[in-house]
Amino acid sequence: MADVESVLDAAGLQNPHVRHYVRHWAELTGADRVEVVSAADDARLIRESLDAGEIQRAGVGAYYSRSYYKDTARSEERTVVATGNRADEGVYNNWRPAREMKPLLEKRMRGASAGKTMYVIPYLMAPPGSPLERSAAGVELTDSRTVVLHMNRMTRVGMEYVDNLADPNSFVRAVHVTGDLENLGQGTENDQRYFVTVADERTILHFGSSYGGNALLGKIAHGLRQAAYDGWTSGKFLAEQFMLLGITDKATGKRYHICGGFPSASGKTNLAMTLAPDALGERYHVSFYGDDITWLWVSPEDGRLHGMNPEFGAFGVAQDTNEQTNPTALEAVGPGTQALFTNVAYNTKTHEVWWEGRTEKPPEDLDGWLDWMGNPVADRNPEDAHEAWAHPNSRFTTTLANVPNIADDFEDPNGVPVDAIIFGGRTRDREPLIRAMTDVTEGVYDGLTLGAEATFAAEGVEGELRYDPMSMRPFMSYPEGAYAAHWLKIMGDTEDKPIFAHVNWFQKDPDDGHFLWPGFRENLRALLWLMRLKEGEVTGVQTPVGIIPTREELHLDGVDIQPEDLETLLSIDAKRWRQEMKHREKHLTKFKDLPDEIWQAHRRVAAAMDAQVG
Ligand code: OXD
Ligand code: MN
Repeated sequence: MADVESVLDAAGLQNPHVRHYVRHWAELTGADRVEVVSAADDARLIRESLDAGEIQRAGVGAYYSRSYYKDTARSEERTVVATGNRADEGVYNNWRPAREMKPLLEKRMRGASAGKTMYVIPYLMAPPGSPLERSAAGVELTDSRTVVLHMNRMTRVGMEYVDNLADPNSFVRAVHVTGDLENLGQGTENDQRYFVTVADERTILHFGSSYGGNALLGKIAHGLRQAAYDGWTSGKFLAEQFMLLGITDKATGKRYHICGGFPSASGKTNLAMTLAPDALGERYHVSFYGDDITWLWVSPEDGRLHGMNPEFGAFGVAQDTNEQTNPTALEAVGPGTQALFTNVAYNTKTHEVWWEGRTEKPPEDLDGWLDWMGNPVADRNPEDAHEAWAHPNSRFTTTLANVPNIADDFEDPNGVPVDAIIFGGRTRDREPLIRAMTDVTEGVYDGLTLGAEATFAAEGVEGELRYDPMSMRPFMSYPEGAYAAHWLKIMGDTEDKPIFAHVNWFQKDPDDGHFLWPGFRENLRALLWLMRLKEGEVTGVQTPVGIIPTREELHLDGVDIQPEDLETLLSIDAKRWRQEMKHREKHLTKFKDLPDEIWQAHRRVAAAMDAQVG
């Protein structure tokens, strides 16, 4: 292992704990070579990846890659949170004893990087100087160069982030070994993959995938699971799958910040990157901070809840991203952005990319087009003609700074004060356009009962929600009751508490199925109302599930909407809500040690709905 030592010496990596960790895993995985990388190496690594055929050019200054066809998404079943304490078992965290999981992973990883380079990626999931920096430093070891390219875009990468730590042993150890993708039995009974966060040892061991959420360990495994666990055990912060945006009122100069959670396929990235509607653009500017993760803590300076996006880039779902749904995302992956596309359709001749929903119809000239599996679209049998060109979970990866409306202070180590926390799941009825809660317990209760309609019939009963507390269901790392109590504690510690709200852009007419609300940029109008409510400029109407706007209070100039649709959007269907309350009861009963305050909030809402139905 003299070789590893000389590589670390040459790289100037001093931290003895990092050196020991690298040595240990280089030996165990049997990697042929070790290479320490930093953001400055990106251009060279891109060249090497192009030469090796791992990526292709997608126009000027953008790239395309394909993952193995059985390795295209996160696997929730194979994802585990392990600790030494059975009390850490929750409903959603898939808890297993650390003493069982660690040997299992070591066995799978042993010798599995033979013939490959092990890249050492020192990273920071925070802007430098952040009060949460101690929880943010990590070192990912990976045997995939494509993972390095993604990490360079998604997080801050460089040795300086681990060489000057106050406690040199405080970095997260994040080990990624791809494994032999063609022989892992993905999705079968004999599935070899394991994605484990050993949360009480701050060690992440992922084996058997080189795809996104399974392999970019700074993002979900560290940024959500590990950070949520650290935030809980330290009592200091929350790590949530939340977007974060700012709204500046140019007339008053005030800037508001809103963060919030949305289950997948509920439009979180589109909302995060939204622009003001044309009719309001003179007065309001919307700025982007983050589309996926927010860490929240109480600032000792002003006592307010502060929010920060720990990421450096966005790993967005490509499908349905277009000029109408998300023009800023399109700009952020344009020529020269160094964006990476994964599993979209690719034209080998023109180097263009395409995905379902990019344009209404796929390109007419099929010449050169490959689908996400790499098969020429022109060669398809007629019976396969309707098959998607891109994988539904195909992605773009780009740095935050490429987003044209990125906030000027997105790298402020102190984050930004949070005015509102919103939740929203795709629901076709019952949920009004927006309902606001000024009581934090009711807000936390609302987050815990967040859900979205099951996307496939097999996943749930029609009209019933798949609950996804705070949109953290796949990322929960400790028990839900403790999670609720931790939320209440952090909120209890804040001065000038954020207002909570539940939004829904997806109500449909039950007869003809049209969306009642125009959506997209117009969604900002609901958020502007929320800010006016917080400022005491409007009062809305109190209902059992929060305050909803009156028609007059929602500024609707320039919005094309039928009066009867607006009526439905701004009303509460107490009968449907009563059904929902029964489902909620069942959902909450699963959680051990749920704080009494949450149960009380639930019973208050249920009793008020009963009273309305009569
Ligand atoms: C996710 C992601 O899987 O952000 O939620 O990639
Ligand atoms: Mn996400």
